Amino acid sequence: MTIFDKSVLKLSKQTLAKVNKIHLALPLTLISSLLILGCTTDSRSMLTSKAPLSTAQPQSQPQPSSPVTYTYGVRPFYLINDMDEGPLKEELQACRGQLPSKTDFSIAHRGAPLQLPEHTYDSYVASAQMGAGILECDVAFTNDGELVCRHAQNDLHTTTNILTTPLAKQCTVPPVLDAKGKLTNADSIECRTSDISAAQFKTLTGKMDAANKKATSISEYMNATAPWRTDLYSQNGKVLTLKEHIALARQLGMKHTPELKAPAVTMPFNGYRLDDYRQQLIDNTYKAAGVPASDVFAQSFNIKDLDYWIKNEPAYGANAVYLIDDSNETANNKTFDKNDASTWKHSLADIKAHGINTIAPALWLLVTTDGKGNMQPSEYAKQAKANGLKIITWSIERSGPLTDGGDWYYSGLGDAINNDGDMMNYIDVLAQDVGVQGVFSDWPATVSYYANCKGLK
Ligand SMILES: [Ca+2]
Ligand SMILES: [Ca+2]
Repeated sequence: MTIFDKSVLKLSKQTLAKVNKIHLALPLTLISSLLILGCTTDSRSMLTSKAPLSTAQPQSQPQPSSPVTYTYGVRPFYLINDMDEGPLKEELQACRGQLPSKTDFSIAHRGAPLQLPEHTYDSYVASAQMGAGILECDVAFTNDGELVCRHAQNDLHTTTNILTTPLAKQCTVPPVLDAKGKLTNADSIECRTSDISAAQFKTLTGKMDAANKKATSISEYMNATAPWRTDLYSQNGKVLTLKEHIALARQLGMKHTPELKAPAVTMPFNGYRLDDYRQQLIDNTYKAAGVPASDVFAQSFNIKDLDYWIKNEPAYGANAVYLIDDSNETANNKTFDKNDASTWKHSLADIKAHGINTIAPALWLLVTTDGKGNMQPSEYAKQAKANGLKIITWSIERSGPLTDGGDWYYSGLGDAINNDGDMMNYIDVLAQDVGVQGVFSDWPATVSYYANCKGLK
């Protein structure tokens, strides 16, 4: 057992002790709050253990099924209370006494980054505690060929503390200070995982993803978290390699959804080809760890990545997920319209013909309105279903307050969305009318609560 593993088990024991003490005496929501407080403070030992990479190898033995105690925290109850009156609100209210549990319908998007820094240990553990059954690692590579979890190959400057470390000078575009110490290139700083080694990556601390591109100092640049997020849980920020991520997901009893992120560098990179990268995602990670292909949902926005896995790793390819939005599926010289097939790059039948079984369009592609404030499946969703494609979607809880109709994730739904509680109606239309099989979210408790109330596994 590695240091890494022990820390997880320690967390689990302490959590269980807390549950046993208070379980009968306190209302459920209060229990949930206490658990959140109790659990997110306990990973400091992880940070101080400077274990070399070789000690963090995943184990091939079966792992405990669920070494976490589940909790919804307060947020689902806040959202339900904010819902417009109606049968769904009554139904969700009636589930307030349900015991929190894990569901594969709830997919952790980068962990729980609404409040805990994305792709960090604390964020992953929090997502498991909130009942997510599947955990994401966005995959990027270091300059010595290790796969690590970052949302993009070139986001170290906004998701970690790299600019405050000596590694800043290795960045593709390092920060530039003038003679008076004033930052002069805030809008162009760029730090890539491929600028550093895996060992160097492990010295970084994850932070909430944000940057002030007009800043004149490093601290101003870094201190830019949106007011509806928080820096409260950013003190530890342990970053993980993909191998460590796999070991942690197994310890937490979760399935796996890695996303192969497009390289920011020209490939081949020091002899490392795109096909090497595609193969490495499967080979010396999941296969080496003995994770069954049925528990791995590899994702990509690049349909050629899907083609590669379907051809070369059919067991993984059968489960692979094609990510879709207007950036990769708009026909030439058109503007993407979810209700007009002539604006789509591929028809849903074409996508299916690649051998793809599951697609993951962004939320808003799947839902439209009747013009009277009622949400219903879009033409895109209908055609996906008609072509026998399984659908999952992303990402709930990635937006700020919804009083102004929400952001990009709610595109075209302005007449149906005007308060935070409407998020539950959105999830309901996706689950019941579109028929999605899972929903990524930045705060899995919201989706887990809904799914468990409705009996979605
Ligand atoms: Ca992703
Ligand atoms: Ca409303």
